[in-house]
Amino acid sequence: MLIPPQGRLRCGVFFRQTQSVIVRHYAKKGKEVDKATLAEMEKQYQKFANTSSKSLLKKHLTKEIFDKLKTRTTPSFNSTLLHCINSGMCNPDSGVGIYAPDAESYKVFGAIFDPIIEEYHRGFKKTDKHPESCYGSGKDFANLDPDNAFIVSTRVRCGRSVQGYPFNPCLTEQQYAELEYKLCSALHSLEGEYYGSYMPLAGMDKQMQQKLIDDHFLFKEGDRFLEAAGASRFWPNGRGIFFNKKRNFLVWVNEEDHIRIISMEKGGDLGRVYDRMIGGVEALGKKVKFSRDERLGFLTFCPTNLGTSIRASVHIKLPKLNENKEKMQKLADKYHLQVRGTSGEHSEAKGGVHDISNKRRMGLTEYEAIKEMHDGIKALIKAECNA
Ligand code: ADP
Ligand code: ILO
Repeated sequence: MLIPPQGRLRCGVFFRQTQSVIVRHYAKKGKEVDKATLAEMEKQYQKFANTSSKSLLKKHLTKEIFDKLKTRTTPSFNSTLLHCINSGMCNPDSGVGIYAPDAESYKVFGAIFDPIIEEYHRGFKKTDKHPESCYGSGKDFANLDPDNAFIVSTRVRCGRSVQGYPFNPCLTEQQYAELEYKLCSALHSLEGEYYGSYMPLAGMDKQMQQKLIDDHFLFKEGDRFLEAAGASRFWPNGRGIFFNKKRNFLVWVNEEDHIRIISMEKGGDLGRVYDRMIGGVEALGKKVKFSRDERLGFLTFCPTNLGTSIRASVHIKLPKLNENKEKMQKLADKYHLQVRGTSGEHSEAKGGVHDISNKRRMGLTEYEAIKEMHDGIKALIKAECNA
């Protein structure tokens, strides 16, 4: 299968890297897609259309929409429909299956992004506008599990892109380095409970890297969904992780998004974890300009993260509900929650520990997203107690 651009040159020439061959393609800015790319796209689409993929991409990418979008490119980066859908086509087991190679893609390929956004974020229509940020206060949320009976740990994260830089698939190696330098400098200037240090992924001892992944601090390596989306180029260069001293505030640099801001700790004190995240985002926002769109909210590479980009999760053990997966899923759906495995998305639940979080991030404020997760987790714990 054709892999999206592995690098772009300033003159508008971009190259694609297959397993071992580098094939050159010439695309004119804002013009129609060249014949070779179009033929490849058609071929892959035919194959994909015959799969039994359950992804949102499969559901919404009708032949009509495919034909409407297949010849378009984005004005600034010449991104094609193939760049958006390659991940979903290479990985039919995707839940969603689409990424925006650059921010313009959300408009140029709106005919496929809009229905997927609407379904994922539960009714955010193409005519809707994401509300202004409103964090509120974590003080409104009591500890979800004061007796430490169910919740192993709580985590709240958000994603940010930096103004002036495209998303992963369009970044040059030089831009990765530049972004890492900027972010590293900004992070090193944080004070108080956010004071800490940055560890680049390049040169990191493999054992230490694996330990950080196993301890749920660091992003995993070799994500096939991101790789097929063109987001793993120049890996591990430009990537890294920042920790505060207590290791309860972390920032991922240049993984899926330019920035992922994470607050996490053992137990169920959601309010405290959320307040720490708010403080961290606000402190970093004074040093770095985040990209925000009038309609879509904070801009991210994956459409599932647009809007607030907030994912508030607990690692939780619900032994009785675990025996009745259907009931757990029904309750999760009712409260707009998403159930993931212990090591994150596309992983299994080990030892009965699930990662349960708010699903939608658009069309509601940050405070409302946290409240949605809070109320849903409370309801799940209640159901467990009554089961
Ligand atoms: P995200 O998209 O929020 O980064 P992932 O599913 O990729 O989420 O998970 C990233 C890492 O965060 C994984 O190691 C996962 O186990 C960890 N994680 C998520 N929620 C929690 C939690 N509540 N407590 C501890 N670790 C968590
Ligand atoms: N492309 C993957 C992941 C979708 C949402 N998750 C993240 C990490 N963005 C899929 O479609 O399953």
